[in-house]
Amino acid sequence: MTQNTVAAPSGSTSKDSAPVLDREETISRDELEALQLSRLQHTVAYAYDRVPLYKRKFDDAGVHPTDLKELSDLGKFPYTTKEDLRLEYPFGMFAVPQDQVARIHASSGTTGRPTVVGYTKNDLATWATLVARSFRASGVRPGMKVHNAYGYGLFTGGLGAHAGAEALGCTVIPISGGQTERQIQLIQDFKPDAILATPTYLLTIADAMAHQGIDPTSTSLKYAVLGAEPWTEEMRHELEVTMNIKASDIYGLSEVMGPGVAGEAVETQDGCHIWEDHFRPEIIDPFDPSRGESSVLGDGEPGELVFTSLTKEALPIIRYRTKDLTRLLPGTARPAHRRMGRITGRSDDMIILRGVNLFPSQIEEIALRIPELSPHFQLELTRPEGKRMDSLTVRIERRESVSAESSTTAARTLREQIKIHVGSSCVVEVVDPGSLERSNGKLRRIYDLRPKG
Ligand code: DLL
Repeated sequence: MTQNTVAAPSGSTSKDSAPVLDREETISRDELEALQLSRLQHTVAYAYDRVPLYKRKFDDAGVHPTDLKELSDLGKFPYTTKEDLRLEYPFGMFAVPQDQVARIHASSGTTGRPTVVGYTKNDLATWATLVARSFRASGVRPGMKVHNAYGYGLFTGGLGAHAGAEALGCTVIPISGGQTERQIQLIQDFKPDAILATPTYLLTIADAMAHQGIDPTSTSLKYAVLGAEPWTEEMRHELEVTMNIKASDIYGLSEVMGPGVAGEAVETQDGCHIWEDHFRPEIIDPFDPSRGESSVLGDGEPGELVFTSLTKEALPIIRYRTKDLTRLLPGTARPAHRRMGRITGRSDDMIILRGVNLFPSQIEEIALRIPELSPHFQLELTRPEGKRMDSLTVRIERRESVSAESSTTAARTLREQIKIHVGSSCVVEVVDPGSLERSNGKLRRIYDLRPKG
């Protein structure tokens, strides 16, 4: 599908000049919705004709692509889940012959078969355009040096960010994740303007710098574009102050494309704009998704994010249930493109503790408001022997400057605040700085040691 991009050719704009936006970033909502409708009608027909799973699912649900007459008709179509992709492993979801698939990515598959996704040449071009658009919104400009610490490989983060930064006209440093000492060395020697990483990995880098006696505020870095895991406003503040940077959010998932499904504008820092010329978002009730159209919630209402691709060729995706919990908000910096609120968590990552729902991001938010405590924490769930009740232990490092003795009050405060704001009782253990595992990419926060079944 053609890109109507009016971005300046690389090298022709200086780092400080006003950005040239894609035409679709500035169109009106009406024009955008008209574009969505025609692309959506094409996509559902294309998926129905070319992917047996969609034909089967549409037929079973008694809907046909010709039923899609207006945008709200999308609610009549069945959802697609990660399980569908797993069942069609490896290439059953592909809508083009293999010789037209230019790239394959896959999820790590920690819980069963990996999910495999494919891209045609046009898909790769669209992806690069949208990542470039996201980076530009976050303050990155042509000519800047960009340190890419997202992992390269089957994970979409590394190569997706790489292609986007190149398309924007940046100089890319493809360091990938890990080898933190080397990362620090290259940040000092190459003097990048921007860094791309998960928020917890940037924290690892900042922490390691401080340990080496390097002031993390003294580097050349001015911008960070962070995503691939949930993070909070408190974490943004922590990273911005620790590293003297502007940190913006970037969202995406491999099943829908990879990074760059949505990106945040640095001047407003008010959530990611979903690039609605390529994806149609919906919010549904995650616990009652069976009610068809009526389960689609209104803008502003919290629920599960669902995406339909509008231009994808190799892997068209219809009403994909992301399991990410958020809400849709009106566009601001890019008025036609709605924003998504911060992801509170994934519906499958929700801890249910004695009837109370809890997400790691809630603990992050509360802990980072207590000055003695660091952002390094883990949650451990156990069922003590002979007890029927589950128990939550929050293990969190105190800050370097705080003594073990003076952290007892902080532990009590955290326990009380969790009780007040989340409603659960828990055990808080404040541990020594550096004693918890550091992130290399997506950080695992929850250790569920409860007996299975
Ligand atoms: O994490 C793609 C990506 C790479 C996004 C680099 C941003 C930057 P997956 O490995 O398929 O793809 O994981 C997708 O990660 O459903 C969310 O649960 C979570 N996630 C991604 N971005 C954010 C974000 C990449 N900004 C899953 N905030 C998604 C919160 C995020 N969660």
